[in-house]
Amino acid sequence: MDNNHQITVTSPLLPDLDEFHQLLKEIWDSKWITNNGSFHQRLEKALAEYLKVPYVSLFTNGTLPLITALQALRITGEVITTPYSFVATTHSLWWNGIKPVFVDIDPATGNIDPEKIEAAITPKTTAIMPVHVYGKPCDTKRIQEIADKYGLKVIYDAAHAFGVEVNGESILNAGDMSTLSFHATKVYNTIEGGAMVMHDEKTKKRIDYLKNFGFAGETEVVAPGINSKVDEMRSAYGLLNLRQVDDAIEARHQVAVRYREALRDVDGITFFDDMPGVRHNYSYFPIFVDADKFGMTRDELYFKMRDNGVLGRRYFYPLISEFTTYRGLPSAAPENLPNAHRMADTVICLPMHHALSDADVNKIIAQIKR
Ligand code: T4K
Repeated sequence: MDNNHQITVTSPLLPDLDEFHQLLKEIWDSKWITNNGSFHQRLEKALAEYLKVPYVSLFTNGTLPLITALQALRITGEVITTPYSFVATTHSLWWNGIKPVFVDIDPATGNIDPEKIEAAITPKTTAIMPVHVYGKPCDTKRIQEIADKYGLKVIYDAAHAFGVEVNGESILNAGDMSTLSFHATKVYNTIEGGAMVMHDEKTKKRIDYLKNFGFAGETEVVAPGINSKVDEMRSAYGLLNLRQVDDAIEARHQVAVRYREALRDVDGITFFDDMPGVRHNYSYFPIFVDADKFGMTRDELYFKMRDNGVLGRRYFYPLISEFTTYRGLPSAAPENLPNAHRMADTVICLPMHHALSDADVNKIIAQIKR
């Protein structure tokens, strides 16, 4: 093995180049390259079928469907959310002039703790925006009970939850809407890309207007929409990637099995196990470092791994509530978010993707076991 070989946290799932070229030829011949073309329509249908959801609307990334969902549901005032996520989750609220209210996470899952939501509700609260962090399903039943009791909407940031199912049902059917990211670094990618999942045709139609500047016809604009249309090249790429995503998830699963076997008995290192009844997608493999027991801090291990060509990532450190835009909010106070701080301060996401070799996995494990 090349000693200079760097193992990155992820590596994109790429379609076969010859097959992609054939589809590009079709697109060239048709001269229809964007604006709800035939590959776009095919991909929306194929994704709805694969994901076991009624309707999918494609977006150019995973941030714009969050922003658009809030607009479509006319969310205002305050929204309850988690600080333990990628910053785009909270930014989507800010872009809509909504005040984020951070609630601490459950250390058993990394997801918002439903039992702490009610205490954060005020007369201005209109919605809850949880995240299925690392693709681990939130307690959607409990969250819905609270939402129903207080008349709140629920928008799931499901950027990590592609293909995740609980007892055979897609997690994406929970809440009022769910959003996905198809960024290059995700389990399933369309280079840049994303989607919104909704329950009915009426909502799908309205979302399709909103992602096309609000156009409901050639001369009619029904809302101040945005441009988040996906072109034909990325739709064709997405169709090809959909064919190989199950194999990619299985390859990731095998890496998770190896990591767990090797790390289960390492003092001071913990990780999540699979949840009963859940079809996981193995999008990330976070480990948590207890410095006292392990004999090294998280950052010491992180930088030692880096120096040796193993490029994990500290997703999600710092917490969103620590960034300048949000840290002045009362709910961002560290004493309000002890579990989230502990997780952010101890996490390293190990390299996790479909193309990791046995030698790569051995090298990563050796870095941790010393
Ligand atoms: N909500 C949640 C919960 C999210 O996690 C995200 C995005 C969003 C919403 C918003 O969705 P998008 O608008 O992004 O679709 C990455 C991604 O850019 C971001 O999509 C993702 N979450 C976030 C967790 O991670 P970086 O800055 O860490 O990626 P980067 O460029 O450092 O890449 C990581 C590694 O991946 C590289 O070291 C090597 C490999 N890589 C990356 C790219 C881009 C490749 O091998 N090839 C590539 O083309 O943000």
